[in-house]
Order: sequence, then structure tokens, then C-alpha cells
Amino acid sequence: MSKENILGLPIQEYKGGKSTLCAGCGHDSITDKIIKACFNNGIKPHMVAKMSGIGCSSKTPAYFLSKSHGFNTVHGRMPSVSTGAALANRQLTVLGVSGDGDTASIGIGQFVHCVRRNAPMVYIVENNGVYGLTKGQFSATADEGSKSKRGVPNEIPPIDLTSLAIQLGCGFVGKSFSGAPKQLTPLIQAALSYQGTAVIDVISPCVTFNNHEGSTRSYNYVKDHDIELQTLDYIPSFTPIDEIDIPQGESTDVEMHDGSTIRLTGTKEDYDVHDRNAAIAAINESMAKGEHLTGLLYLDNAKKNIYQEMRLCETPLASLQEETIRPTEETLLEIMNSYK
Ligand SMILES: Cc1ncc(C[n+]2csc(CCOP(=O)(O)OP(=O)(O)O)c2C)c(N)n1
Ligand code: SF4
Ligand SMILES: [Mg+2]
Repeated sequence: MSKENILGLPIQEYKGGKSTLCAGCGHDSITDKIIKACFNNGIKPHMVAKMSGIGCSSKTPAYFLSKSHGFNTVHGRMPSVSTGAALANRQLTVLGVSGDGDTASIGIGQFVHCVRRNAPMVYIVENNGVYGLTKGQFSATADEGSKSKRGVPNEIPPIDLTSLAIQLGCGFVGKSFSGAPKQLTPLIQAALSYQGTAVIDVISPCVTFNNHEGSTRSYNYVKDHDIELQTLDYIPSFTPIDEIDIPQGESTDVEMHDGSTIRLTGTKEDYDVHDRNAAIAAINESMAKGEHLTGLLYLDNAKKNIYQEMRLCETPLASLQEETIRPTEETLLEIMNSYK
């Protein structure tokens, strides 16, 4: 990796404060990938709004992009506050980090409506199957039969956020593992290029409360049951595509609206990343086998985002002057008179 990115910035410009999470927590590995992805894509740190809720995962924005805007919202409210930020200033890159508790338990309604609204944002769920911050209770994504640290099995079926997102019409859905840098970094880079809500569900082992024998989110379990759908490479718009050294093989290039390319190589059994029903079927099938299917699960590049749906002006709403947004006294009077 070159020492400076396309903006001439070193990677230090993308780092944050020192982590206070437990040593070995998956969330810290995800932080590293977020830093790398933003650096590689040449994102301007001061044009990022990093958002989160409450939880160990939601603490992580403090550990990356210290020069960006940040908002640590109330528990489960990251999606609505992020939607507001994206609407107020469409020039910002909105990067939301949440936990499985923050999203699938208290924040599930927010998640659902955020996905439906499709405001441009990267929505990363750091999924460890437990409420890490409050000492390891099962979350709503915990797999049925997965055992707690004390050996008690979870008896309630899980909410799978990826199939839920696809079913709700989300146009970019990925799944990854905090311990899979070659997959997670390009996945985040691709999500940053997506023009709507991009959901990435990342399995992120909690070393303190959910990394034991019998857990389906431990490092050992995930390493043994991670089925990678494809090899993923991201080629930014500013890098000539023929300069990329990618091994020969069956690969498909998908162009993103910003001119970047996602190269999918070795896709499992002719998996069609644009086929919504096939994606849901593949996820269900892998869950039934106790596997974690990872990679780019679903992509719809033609889906309209909230700016297009609402016919929002190009100028960020936050910078519109009062005389532009407020009708004059005469116009208001005219409107009132028309109702007489
Ligand atoms: C309104 C409200 N209810 C409950 C809590 C207690 N609480 C704090 S974090 C958390 C769950 C965090 O789990 P998750 O989002 O999975 O994050 P993790 O710590 O596992 O990364 C809960 C229930 C709270 N802070 N606020
Ligand atoms: S309690 Fe779990 S989720 Fe929280 S910092 Fe420690 S290892 Fe990470
Ligand atoms: Mg959690």
C-alpha cells in the first residue's frame, strides 16, 4: 500500500483514539478495515458523518476518523439520526456503526424503516450474537442452539439481518467476518460507492462473552463454517482497471455509479448477485446447515435512493439560504387567498 492516498493523505489521518475494548475483540478488527477502506477510497475525513447507537460496537467510531463529524445517538436510534444527517447534507458520507443488540433488538423498527427509505449510508452491524456491553445476554441475532458462556442454549430463532434487508428492498447487502480482511475491506469500499443504504452484517466475536465451545460466533466456529461466496476486489474510479493485478479466472465486473468497479471472482455455483430470491434462498440454506455465507450477497445498482424519490435539490439542504426555502410574504398571501 502506498504511504499516501489519492488525496495525498497518510493513513494516520484516518485513525482515531486508542481503543478501550477488550484485547482481541472483533470490533477492533472492523475498525481497522473501516480505516483502510476510507483511506483507499480517498474519502475526505471532514466530509464523513460517523454515527452509532449504544454498545461496545457503537463505541468504535471514537477509534477511527478523528477528524470527521460524529454522533453517538441513543440506543437503537442510529438509523433515524443518520437518515436525518444524509438528508440535511447530501455531500456527506454517512457511516453508521451499530451492534446486533442496537439494531436487531431495540433498534429493529429503525433498521426496517431506514432500509425502506434508502438514504445513502453505509450501515455496518458488528454482530457478536450478544449484548457485549451489558455482560453477554443473547441478542436477537443469536443462533438457535448456540450456547451461552454458562452452557445454556438459546432457544429463540434468530433474526437474520441480511435476508431481512434484502426482503425489505435494500440494494446492497453484504456479510463478512471481522477476521477476513481480504473480504471485508473491499466490501466496505464498495459500500462507500453505493448510492443508497448499504448494509454489511459483520460477524465480530466477543472474546469475553461469546467465544467459547458451543457458541456459533466464536473465532473457531466462524473460521470453520465461513462459506465465502466469491473473492471480492474493489477498483476505485481513479485506478485504471487494467493496472489491477487480479489472478486470471472467471470474474464478473460490476460498475458502480461513481465509476468504481467491483470484481467478483469464483462466484459459488453461478450465484447471481442481482437475484433477490436466490440470495434469500442461499442465506436460508446456509443458516439451516449452521454455516455463515459471506461476501456480496445482493446488489441492485438501479434502485432509486431517497434523494431521487424525493426529487431533492443538488445543494445540501443545510446550506440553502432562508430566502430560498421560505416563500415571500406576498406568495404566502397569494396561497391563503386562493383558499378563500
Ligand atoms: C434505552 C436503553 N436500553 C437498554 C440499554 C442497555 N444497553 C446498553 S448497550 C446494550 C446492548 C448492546 O448490544 P450490541 O448492540 O449487540 O453491542 P455490543 O456491546 O455487543 O457490541 C444494552 C441493552 C441502554 N443503554 N439504553
Ligand atoms: S465485552 Fe465483548 S464486545 Fe465488548 S469489548 Fe469486550 S470483547 Fe468486545
Ligand atoms: Mg452485540
